[in-house]
Amino acid sequence: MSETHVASGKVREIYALDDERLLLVASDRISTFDVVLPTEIPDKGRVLTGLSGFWFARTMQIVPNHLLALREDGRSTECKRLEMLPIECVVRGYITGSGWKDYLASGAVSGHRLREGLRESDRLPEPIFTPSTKAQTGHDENIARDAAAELVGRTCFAEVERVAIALYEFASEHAETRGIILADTKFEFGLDKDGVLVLADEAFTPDSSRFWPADEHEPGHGQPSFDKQFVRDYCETLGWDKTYPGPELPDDVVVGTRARYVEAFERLTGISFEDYIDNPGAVLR
Ligand code: Q0Z
Repeated sequence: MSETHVASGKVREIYALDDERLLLVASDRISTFDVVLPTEIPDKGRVLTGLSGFWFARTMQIVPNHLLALREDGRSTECKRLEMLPIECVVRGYITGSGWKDYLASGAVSGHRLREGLRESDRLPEPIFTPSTKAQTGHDENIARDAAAELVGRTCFAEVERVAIALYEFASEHAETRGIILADTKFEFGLDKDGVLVLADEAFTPDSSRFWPADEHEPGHGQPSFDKQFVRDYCETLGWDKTYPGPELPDDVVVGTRARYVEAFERLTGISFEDYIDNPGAVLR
């Protein structure tokens, strides 16, 4: 590729196409317990790119997004280059992860006081917006709504909160009818050159959201991840200390995990993954 490499994520790369456009490339790398494993999951990058494209096409009535085109490889997204907001925009419909930790410690998450007696993985009475900082290293930290409003401005904060909740309600209702709970999700927004708020990055992928199988939802403990549970279960059998380097995955774990990604894609989009490979544009219609 002649494009200039701009940034690396744990499992993705960004290249510059020109002054106005970026190329986001989703690899088949997988991370667990925050460590990227040496073994790839074939087609994982295509599944995530296809899911993002599907959701970008279906949420344009809620907010404009950065997507310009999906490339024929199914893993590369041409997108509009934006001025990114300095916060991660998290919406939670269920209490888990760092939200659960914050609730146990203080009874609140990002300034949302929640009723007493919630169990881990309980559904919340309504989705809550819990912005976090973009940590350069380590974990993003939930911040108070005031702190987030300070970072992006009051008016922008109010719009981001409204749009993020609307996006989550739209996608989580769709997903739940297809047997997948979107427990929470993380968005990134940017501003275009006219100052218009635009949804960027990835949308409702299993790397940016917690996907749970709805038929197994059982509050009182953490839930199995729809996509990564085989990998986590296998890693737990090893006595690995969850620091770099991670273990190689055996074939059956790779095959089972790939099948889970493909299943999530097909359940959520209603499109066969084969059709997507033949023609990535299928998710945009
Ligand atoms: C997204 C990220 C990745 C590493 C920057 N449309 C946009 N305009 C400007 N910047 C971005 C976007 Cl999407 C942007 N990230 C997150 C993605 C690898 C970091 F693929 N960083």
